[in-house]
Amino acid sequence: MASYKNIVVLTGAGISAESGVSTFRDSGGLWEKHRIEDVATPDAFRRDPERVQNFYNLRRAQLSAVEPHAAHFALGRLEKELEGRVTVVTQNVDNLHERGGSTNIIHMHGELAKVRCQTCHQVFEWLEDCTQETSCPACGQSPALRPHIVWFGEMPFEMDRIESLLYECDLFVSVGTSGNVYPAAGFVAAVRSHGMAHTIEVNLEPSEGVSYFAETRHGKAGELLPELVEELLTLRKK
Ligand code: BV8
Repeated sequence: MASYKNIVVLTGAGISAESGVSTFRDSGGLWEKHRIEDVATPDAFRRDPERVQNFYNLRRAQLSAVEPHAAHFALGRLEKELEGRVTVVTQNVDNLHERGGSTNIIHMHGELAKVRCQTCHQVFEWLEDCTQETSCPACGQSPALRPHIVWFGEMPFEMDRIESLLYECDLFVSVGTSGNVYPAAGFVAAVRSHGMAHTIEVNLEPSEGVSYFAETRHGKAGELLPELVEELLTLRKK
């Protein structure tokens, strides 16, 4: 393994599993209890806004009950100690990467701890419940506030910036994602297409995209990621 200067780490729900945050497609996952069409699409919000607000209120309330674990702290350490750039591109909407010490983070599917006004489009840090009665702190409208989350059928955030990061990186690591949801699931193929970067999958089990990765490490992120970070930082000293 060479020493890397430009690392992109894509994360999914599996990196937060050991913190006690439900994943989506594992047994007992969120999509076993709720249909995507009922809680995570613009149509669902138009049809039954209170049900969707409730789905996110429950998950937002869970944020104060969970803590970052070794995998989040390992990525915070990598960003701090590597001589080079480390960008975390996360599909997760929790704030565990921030609380694990990462600062260079792109939340491509939005953030649970934020709401957005559909009238004035302002985005607010938000940790309490949000309902149709909650009025916008800026323009006073209600109903107006929605979760600042990218639903199915909506364009993920910062795709241009992500695409250039994928093109420039010399190491792409995917952690805790099943590789089911696009465009994130297509990132490894994009990295492979320009052929420069090494690619590593760290996941409990082989993902849908496993065949695209040059290297795979299957097991718990809380164990495998600190080991990988130690290796990457040791390489730096050579
Ligand atoms: C878009 C916010 C276009 C909500 C989310 C047919 C074919 C291909 C694509 C499509 C299609 N039909 C529709 C599409 C597009 C669609 C899509 O990909 N659908 C899939 C389901 C087929 N994508 C979209 O709609 C995207 N937008 O395409 O826009 C567009 C173009 C122009 C103009 C406008 C629009 C938007 C996608 C974003 C949707 N929002 N989240 C919320 O969170 O409430 S996606 C949702 O899934 C979450 O964000 C989650 O992060 C994401 C991916 O899931 P994972 O993170 O991978 O989680 P999962 O449970 O699946 O897997 C966990 C993994 O961890 C497992 O592999 C497990 O083994 C592992 N694990 C568990 N424990 C551990 C572990 N690993 C390590 N250690 C452990 N301890």
